[in-house]
Amino acid sequence: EDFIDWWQHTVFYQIYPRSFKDSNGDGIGDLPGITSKLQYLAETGITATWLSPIFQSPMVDFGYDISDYRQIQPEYGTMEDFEQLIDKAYELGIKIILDFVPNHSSDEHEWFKKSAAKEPGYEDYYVWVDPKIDENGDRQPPNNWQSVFYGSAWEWHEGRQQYYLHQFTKEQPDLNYRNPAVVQAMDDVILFWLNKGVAGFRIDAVNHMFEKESLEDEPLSGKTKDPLSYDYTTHIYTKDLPEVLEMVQHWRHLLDDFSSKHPEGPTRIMMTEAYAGLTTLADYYEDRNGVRGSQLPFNFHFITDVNGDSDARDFVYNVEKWLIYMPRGHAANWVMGNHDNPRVASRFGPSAVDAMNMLLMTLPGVAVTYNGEELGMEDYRDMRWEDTVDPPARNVGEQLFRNVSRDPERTPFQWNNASHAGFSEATKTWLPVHPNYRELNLEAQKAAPKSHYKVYKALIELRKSAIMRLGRFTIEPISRWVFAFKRSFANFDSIITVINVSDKEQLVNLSEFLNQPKKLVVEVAGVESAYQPGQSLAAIALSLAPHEGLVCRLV
Ligand code: TEU
Ligand code: CA
Repeated sequence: EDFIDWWQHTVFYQIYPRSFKDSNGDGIGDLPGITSKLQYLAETGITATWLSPIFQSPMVDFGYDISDYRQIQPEYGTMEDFEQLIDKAYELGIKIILDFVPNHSSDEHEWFKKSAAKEPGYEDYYVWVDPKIDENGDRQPPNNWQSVFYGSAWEWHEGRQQYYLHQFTKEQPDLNYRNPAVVQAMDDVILFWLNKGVAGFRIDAVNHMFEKESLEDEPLSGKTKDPLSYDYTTHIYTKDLPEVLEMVQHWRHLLDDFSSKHPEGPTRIMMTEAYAGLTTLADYYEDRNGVRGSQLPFNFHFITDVNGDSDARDFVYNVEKWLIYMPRGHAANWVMGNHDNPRVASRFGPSAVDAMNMLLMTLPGVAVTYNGEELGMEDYRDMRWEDTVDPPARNVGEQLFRNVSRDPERTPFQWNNASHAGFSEATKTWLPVHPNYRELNLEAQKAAPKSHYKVYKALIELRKSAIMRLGRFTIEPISRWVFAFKRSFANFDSIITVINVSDKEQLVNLSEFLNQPKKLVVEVAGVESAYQPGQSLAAIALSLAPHEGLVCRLV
């Protein structure tokens, strides 16, 4: 029917399983909980979801420390529960993407135990290095490399009498991808889950997979005086090495090969997580020799490069730069949030929720929504130290934890105004529910005549149109604080999105941008908007409330 494949224009809805829905009253979200809510996703119009890790794990980093890549974490359920989830999702037309965490395993993985014991075949599964001996004859780490989660990236292992590398917590030793046995073992993991019926993978921390073998000290960045901070050094020897791209291309080959052998299923895809420069990410799509890698190298610019102080130029620039650098013939993607970063309502202000969802959903290509953003859920910033569980937050201590904790954006999903927001029947949940759940919850937003959820749903509905899938795209700053973009296709009516990013009312004239004396009709308006869908607007003098966004049809 059209010329784009399923993943090129879908909304990927990220579920953080631990916080989505608890089915058995232990205070922890689980797979049967997710399965019971797939109907919610379907009625919202979601057709693809990626799950943060569900595999066996000691949960030091809440699933990003995996002790068996082929088992389901018992707290989350069984393999049968997973199979039921897949079946139900299939029935409802929802594709499932799993999180694949190749950079590191848990230190409780049997590979690590065998490697620590130098069991034949496993000696080089991880990155082991002899200590440096200082002038006093004391043992020191081999170099100054830093862990993302605070402190040295090296941990001494008594048994093996060597240091091992960990770019994240010390319970997350880095696997050694210079060892072909590791590459093979992880290919087998990928195939294992593909055979279970998943549509692909979100690949975690991919740009951390290789480090320079010469083990040189990294230059200092000059950004901070704290020698334990990740920002103390640059990461030129530990991040974005050229070998990463080869590995991404290798996995792409594996996925394409599987897709062609199993044409009854969808194209199997990967989305790669790397906070990296534009040119690096563009190469993930397709390198200078035309070799393809990741279908969707996550575009984090709405998280990292704009904030509540940004003006219209900043937004326009960030949209344009992605589209300019993305090699031709690929699908753009826009990530508005995830479990590692503050939520939209907390980054841009609660009044910006609808406008940011309009931006995300009407740009060309793929939209990535973190669970709860369809309701405008807020970070629970006042979370106490005693309730704090995130490893980097625990590592920096009680004085500084609020600067780095990811717990505030990971609180349970707010389903309704029952106890624990309908997330769980436990007495205590793994993270506290945000106290605003009595007003801010799905049930209330479904019942209200206008709500963030209803705006989100209207946007998903609009995305189904040919113009949203195929429309050409132009974007411009209209003033310092307002930008607009247009989707147009053949002789369909164009769709215009206008966004005021300031916290003041703005009056703009769109006639120059529209370049034709046509009429604007409101298609989607925000919760606080003075305009109604169906209403005609004067392009010459359009007034926008603080943080207001509007999606209009040009007729
Ligand atoms: O996050 C990766 C991550 O945080 C780094 O890739 C990033 O470079 C860092 O923020 C420095 O800028 C993923 C997961 O999303 C996260 O939840 C995990 O804790 C982490 O990997 C380790 O698996
Ligand atoms: Ca549970």
